[in-house]
Amino acid sequence: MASRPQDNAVRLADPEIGGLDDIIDLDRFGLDRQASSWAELGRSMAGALDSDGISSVPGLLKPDAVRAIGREFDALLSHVDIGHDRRSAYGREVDGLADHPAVAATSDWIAGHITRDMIPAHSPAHRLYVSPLFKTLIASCLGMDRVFEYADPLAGLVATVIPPGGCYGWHYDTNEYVVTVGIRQAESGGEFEFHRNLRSIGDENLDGLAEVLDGGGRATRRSAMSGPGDLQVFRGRYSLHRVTEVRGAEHRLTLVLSYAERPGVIGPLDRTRRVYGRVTEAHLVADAGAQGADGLIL
Ligand SMILES: O=C(O)CCC(=O)C(=O)O
Repeated sequence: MASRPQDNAVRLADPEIGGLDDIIDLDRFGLDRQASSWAELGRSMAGALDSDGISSVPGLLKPDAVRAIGREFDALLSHVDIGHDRRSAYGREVDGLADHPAVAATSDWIAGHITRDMIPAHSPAHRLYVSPLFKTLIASCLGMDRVFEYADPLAGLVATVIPPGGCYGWHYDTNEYVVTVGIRQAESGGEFEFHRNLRSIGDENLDGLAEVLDGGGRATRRSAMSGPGDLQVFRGRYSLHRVTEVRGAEHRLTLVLSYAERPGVIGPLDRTRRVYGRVTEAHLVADAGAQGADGLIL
């Protein structure tokens, strides 16, 4: 495992400090320091999210802010473990369906993560994540009253790092929605592809999954390039998606911002270990609380 900067005190950005004027060209998007303008932009995204499963605001972040984040992430790349793995669309064993060919099928994952504890508190990425105005935009896009940051020291704010030759295999997310900002695209390849609402509540659609994993379903496959600074909100729990092989000399970098419906959310221990290759005390404590120290259900 690669070493990480040994500054274990996780420093979080302060949601009460500063505006986002240096990160976003507020005038260009009809934004000001009032929450109502951010809610309005979020509402304008909701229609596309509903009809297409994905909604974008191209160029939301200023080029200088994107370049600053890119430089911060480049400086961290030597601390990122690039995992080489084969994973199923569910990323784990599924009780009762383990023998189904579509559930058992795996595809390549060659990627790593910059986790929240590694991203400096002063980074535009971190300041955007904690901003009450930005949370208002996301909540409004999702039709919710409010969204909350994760309490998880690693997840919540991460960057996906896909090296040349790397990829993200077909998968569903465990979260209903994912919010991303493109930081650096691949020179070629590295395309984000998805099948909108391939599954839905009450219909796992394993036949549809099998077809895509066999290379079929191309007529319904869509591609969404997220250029530097583009904001995207995507319904990743229902829409099967992947990132195709990255080609060129540079790592593809995407900022992933996850929010929860309630405060205090910490990711499950096993998933954290599998995805990030490590856990923190917060995960161990949350897991012990979920199971009870004596192993009995609380
Ligand atoms: O890197 C990306 O563009 C998206 C990564 C992804 O598929 C995910 O976070 O679930």
